[in-house]
Amino acid sequence: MYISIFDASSSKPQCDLYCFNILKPLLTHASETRTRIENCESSVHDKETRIVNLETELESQNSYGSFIDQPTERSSRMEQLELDQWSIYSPTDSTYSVSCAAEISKLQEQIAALEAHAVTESSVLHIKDNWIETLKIELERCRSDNQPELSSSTGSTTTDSVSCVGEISEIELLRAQIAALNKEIEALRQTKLSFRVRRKESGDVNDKSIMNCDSFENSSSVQQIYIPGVGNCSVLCDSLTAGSGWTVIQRRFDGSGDFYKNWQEYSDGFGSLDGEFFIGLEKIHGMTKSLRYELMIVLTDFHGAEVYATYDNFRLGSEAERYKLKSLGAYNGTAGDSLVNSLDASFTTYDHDHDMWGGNCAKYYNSGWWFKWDTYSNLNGVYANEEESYRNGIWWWTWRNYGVAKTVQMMIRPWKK
Ligand SMILES: [Ca+2]
Repeated sequence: MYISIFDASSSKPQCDLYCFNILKPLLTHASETRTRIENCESSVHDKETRIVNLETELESQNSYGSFIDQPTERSSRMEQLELDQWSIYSPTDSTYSVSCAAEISKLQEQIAALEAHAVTESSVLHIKDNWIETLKIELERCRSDNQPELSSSTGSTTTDSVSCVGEISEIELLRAQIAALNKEIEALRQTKLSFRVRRKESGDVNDKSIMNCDSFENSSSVQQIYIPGVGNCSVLCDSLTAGSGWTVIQRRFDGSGDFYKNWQEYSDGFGSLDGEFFIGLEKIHGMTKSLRYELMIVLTDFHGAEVYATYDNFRLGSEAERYKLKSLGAYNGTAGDSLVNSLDASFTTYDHDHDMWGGNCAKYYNSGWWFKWDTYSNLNGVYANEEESYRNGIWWWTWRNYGVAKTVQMMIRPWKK
């Protein structure tokens, strides 16, 4: 019975019926009592009328002295009057009086019983209300947390709980699907890895995920990589000079290469990977545009001394940006920072003057470089076969000013924290 009361879809009509069933006996008794009270009032009115008549008659007899002369009759009438008066306030119908008192007592008992029942019902309702509130709280928590424990703790007695159980089932289904997809993804990864290994072993390197020498672990030889915007190309790797994974972008060591090249040659690259070479500005831009690279420059003199400079965020702009040196990052090393002066400089060759000087720095220093008004480094200058101070030579100002280097190597690899 009480469960149906908490059924949200039918609580109103059932509550009305419930209340009516409780109040109906009380209303019936109240109606009967009212009828009896009206009868009593009517009787009282009759008696009062009779008293008035008797008093009038008594006064009339006193006026005419008959009252004194007729003591017996007077006594009789007084007794009658007393009886009448008594009958007004204590009805002569003793059966009726007892019945009325019994009814009142019975009504009081029923009212007391109803009140006790109401108290009990109120207590039960209070408990049920608390339960409903608890259910609501759990449903809200269930919705927000998507936790499955509600279905086992509350059952499905309400629409909300049924809905929540449905949502939980859906979530479980989605989780299972995600787990299956993750397994599928992992299987595909394994397949891809296996495929890459087979391709490397067979000499097929047409793999766009290999974009630098970092994919070849400890290689110090020529490898095939894919450079975005350029395509597949051969590069020289170095894992001997300063750890593994470096891709060499410029190398000088014996003067066999000519570095006084024009714009297009610097854009495409020139030289030989087994000798001296410049990898090409377009390739450097393609590598550094989508991945953070560090740059390392290693210089040696004719006495075997070696210094180096590193920059942790090396990036070049596109040809449309004149291969601008857009970023260097933080410097570290032993050679001093002679490249910071070139930050934000465009590249200049003898046939493309992008420097800020009135003349052409590439012609003045006999190279191609990132010049502004001037420069503090000239690593593409003319190779000198002996130690000397030579403005057109390969020099690094913070190391030896114009003092030339015997060897120089520029190389990059993905930046690692
Ligand atoms: Ca200029």
